[in-house]
Amino acid sequence: MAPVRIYPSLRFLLLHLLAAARAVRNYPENEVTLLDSMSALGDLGWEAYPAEGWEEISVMDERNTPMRTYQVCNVMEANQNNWLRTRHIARDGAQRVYIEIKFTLRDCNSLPGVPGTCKETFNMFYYESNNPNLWFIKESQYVKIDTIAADESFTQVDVGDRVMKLNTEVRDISNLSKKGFYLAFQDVGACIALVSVRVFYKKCPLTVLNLAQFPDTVTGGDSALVEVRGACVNDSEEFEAPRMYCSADGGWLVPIGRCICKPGFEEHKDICQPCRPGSYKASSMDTYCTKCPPHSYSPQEKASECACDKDFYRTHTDPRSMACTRSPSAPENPISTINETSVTLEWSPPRENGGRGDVTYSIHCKKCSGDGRKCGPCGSGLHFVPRQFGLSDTKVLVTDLQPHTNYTFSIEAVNGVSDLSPSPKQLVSVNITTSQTVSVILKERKSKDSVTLAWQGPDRASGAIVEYEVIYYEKNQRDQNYTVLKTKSNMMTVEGLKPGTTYVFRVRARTDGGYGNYGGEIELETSHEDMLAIGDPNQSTILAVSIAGGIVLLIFLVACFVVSGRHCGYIKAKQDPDEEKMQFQHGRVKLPGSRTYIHPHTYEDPNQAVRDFAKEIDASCIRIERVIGAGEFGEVCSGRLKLPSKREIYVAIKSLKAGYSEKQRRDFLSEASIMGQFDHPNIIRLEGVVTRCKPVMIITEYMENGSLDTFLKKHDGQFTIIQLVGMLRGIASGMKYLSDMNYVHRDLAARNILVNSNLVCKVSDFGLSRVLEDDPEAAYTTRGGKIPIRWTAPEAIAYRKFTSASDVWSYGIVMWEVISYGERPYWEMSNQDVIKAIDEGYRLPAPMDCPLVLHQLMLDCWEKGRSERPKFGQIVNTLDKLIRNPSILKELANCSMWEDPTTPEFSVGTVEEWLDAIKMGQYKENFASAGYVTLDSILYISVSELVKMGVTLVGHQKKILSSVQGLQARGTHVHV
Ligand code: ACK
Repeated sequence: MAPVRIYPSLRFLLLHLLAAARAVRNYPENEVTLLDSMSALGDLGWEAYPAEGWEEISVMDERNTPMRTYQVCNVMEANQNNWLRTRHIARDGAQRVYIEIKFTLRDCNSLPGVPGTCKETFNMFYYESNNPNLWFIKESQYVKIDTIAADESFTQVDVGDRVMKLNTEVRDISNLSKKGFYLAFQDVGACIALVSVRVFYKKCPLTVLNLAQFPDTVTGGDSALVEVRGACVNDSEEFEAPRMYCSADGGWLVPIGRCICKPGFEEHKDICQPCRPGSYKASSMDTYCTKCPPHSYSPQEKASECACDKDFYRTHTDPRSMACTRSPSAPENPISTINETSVTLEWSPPRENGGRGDVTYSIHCKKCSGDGRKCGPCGSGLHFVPRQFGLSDTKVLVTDLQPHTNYTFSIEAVNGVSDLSPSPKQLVSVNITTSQTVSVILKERKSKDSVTLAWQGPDRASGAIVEYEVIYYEKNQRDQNYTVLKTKSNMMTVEGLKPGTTYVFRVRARTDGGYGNYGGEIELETSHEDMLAIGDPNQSTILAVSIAGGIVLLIFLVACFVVSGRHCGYIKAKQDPDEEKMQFQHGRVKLPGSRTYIHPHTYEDPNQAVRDFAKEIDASCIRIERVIGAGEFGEVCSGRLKLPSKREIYVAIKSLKAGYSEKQRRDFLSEASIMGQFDHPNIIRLEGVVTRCKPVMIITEYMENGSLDTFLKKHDGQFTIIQLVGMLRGIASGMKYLSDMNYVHRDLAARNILVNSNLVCKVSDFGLSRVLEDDPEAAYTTRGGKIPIRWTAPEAIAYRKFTSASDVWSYGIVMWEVISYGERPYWEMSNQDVIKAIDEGYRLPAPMDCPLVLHQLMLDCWEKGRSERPKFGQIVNTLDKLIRNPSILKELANCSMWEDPTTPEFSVGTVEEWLDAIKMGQYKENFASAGYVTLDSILYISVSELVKMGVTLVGHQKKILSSVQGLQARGTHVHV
């Protein structure tokens, strides 16, 4: 029986179906096609049997390419078993392959008159084989893949006046192991047109992830994942072994690990691209290239580090990201303080630290004998404390110097790259000459017209002592007459003196190496009567001057006083220990080690004082940059000073305004002649003066942070207590230096302290007229003087008794200003009220958060009796102790009253209530039995009274006294 024609015009139908099938032929990229019936060029070579079963029908497409389809439609007959078998399909390594078939299947109902044997399904089989040329496969050898029916997955195709459904079905076979397989389609009585058969397998396509490349990977059989190791892309390296899993459906899963770009490369999309010139990447762990740090460069791409610019270096431990650095400039402002055979060298850090924080200092030493003939290295005899090299502080003590020897100490600043720099060392040098001072006059015997002196020679003379020279003169008559006597012994009786007259004696030694320096002065008055004075504590002078003993007897190291006959005149002022002591010295420049301040007014020609103490600077060396303030005599500017063969430095420039009188010029310059005598890290440093052209100027070091009071107000609460104590220590040290030189400042206040960029505080404002004219705080007293009342000790206000002890009072006020960050002392109280309150015993309470010890120190400075106030040296020591042991600062003074007037102390009415309020109730009886029954009576209670009444614990004493102060404050607020 002839097979049923499925469609009226087969060619027409096929063209439509093939066009529809082709329309969906964009296969995903992860599918590798092993067979595609639609694109096969030649004969498909499929076997069909029996012959009347499957029939190949080919049509030509528009490009004359044959397109093959198979159809079968033996629906009219029962027992159909028609097979269509493909050729051998090589599996290409795939374990799992997919078969996609496109077909139409007519439903039996649509065919008129077909019997019940008509089917609407067909079967698909495969047979695995290594043999590609099998000509026969038994039916039983096939493995069934599935029965295929038309289902929901179809494409509608308009075929003339009808609509056909093009079905697509996909099945897979897995775990293939032979070279290939054959597919077979079994028809058992359906009407089918097999339009396309495509066999493919899936792969995970080549991909790059986390800079690792994963190759094309064939998926595994069943649903197994295939683990794949990635390979790092060019210029990258493994950070953690890159791996991924290729899933059965051709997707990559679970990326693990990654690669990272090597040094010199950075990640960009999926590649590592080179760093551009001017940038670098030091480590593969860095993500991106970065710009070369300052003072370095990379001329080519792919740089893993930047080379340092010329004269800049990097140590092997410096991170590559750090700017290149250079060796520091020389330390500055060296100061030497000689003490017989030891010297303290101090200096300021270099202006330029080379960009590093690891600057240390080394000391190099050279020495020459006194006559300058023999020079060489200092050898190992010297001791450097704390050490000679690698000093972190700007200070060293050198001991065991030889006397009468010239030493040159060169201080070198060193940092981490100093060794890498071939440039010469940047040194600052200090020359010193040790003395051969006859430092001890042991005793003397006096009579009406003679004096016997005995002394001890220098500890270490630079040679055998040849003789001693004794110089003496009548006190205050140095200029007129002096006598020089010589002796080989260390004792001498000087005769022919006037009775009842004071003489000044000094002794020096001569060795083979020349003269040493004079020892200390000793003043002796001959008696009116003949008498022996040894042992009389009032008359005799058994004076031991020894550093170890700590008693210094006015030792003048007058190095210029040479035996050539040139002489310096000097007159000693009356020696009331409390008086301002002034040592006058004419016609001499300041001498190293000179320890007494010389008042410019003692010069007949004040210009000479300026010449002696201040360096004349050529105005062309100064560049004025901006006005920073106004002084009494004119503007204060900042600018730069460049002296020949010196580094340029920042300076402050005070100028004298035009139209000044001669007196104003003198007063203006007096500040320079005073300041020029000082040389201390906490005293503002005079650089020099300009007097030869106008405007007349005073040039000082520049203090970046201006005056202390303004600075503190601006940085309220921003410093640690140790920083504040450090500032106070600096001020105290400067004041110790001034008081050691017998200079009384008279206007010590935070406004007259300047602060530099390192928070170093320096005492300033030394003009002669300043207290009278310059200070806006100065007020006229009843006695006519103009005095800064709040800062001034009562005796100085009352009867102008200005001494170092009155400076100590002012220092206490400065302490209070510092701790309270520039608060005005005594707030808005009037000057009159302040004077009255002080007189009544009132003292400023502790500022907020003030450590108890500091307030105690302030109170000590404000002792009414000036001799009870601490000396500046003691203040420095106390502050040093606190700095070394900051835990002492933890205990704060009780100042609650100032903060909260509602505290119990403000509402108490009786002594008992008050003691309860401050938790000192246990002393009620003690107070009562000592007669302290009203609050007024306790206002001025002292420690000794507390002790007497049995309050012996220091902590309790402090607590009671600080609360008493609060009560005083309340009282003074109310009454003053
Ligand atoms: O508080 P200041 O900024 O600091 O304003 C005053 C002003 O000039 C008038 O005296 C400032 N001043 C004075 N001497 C110096 C100096 N050596 N360095 C920096 N500023 C200074 C002072």
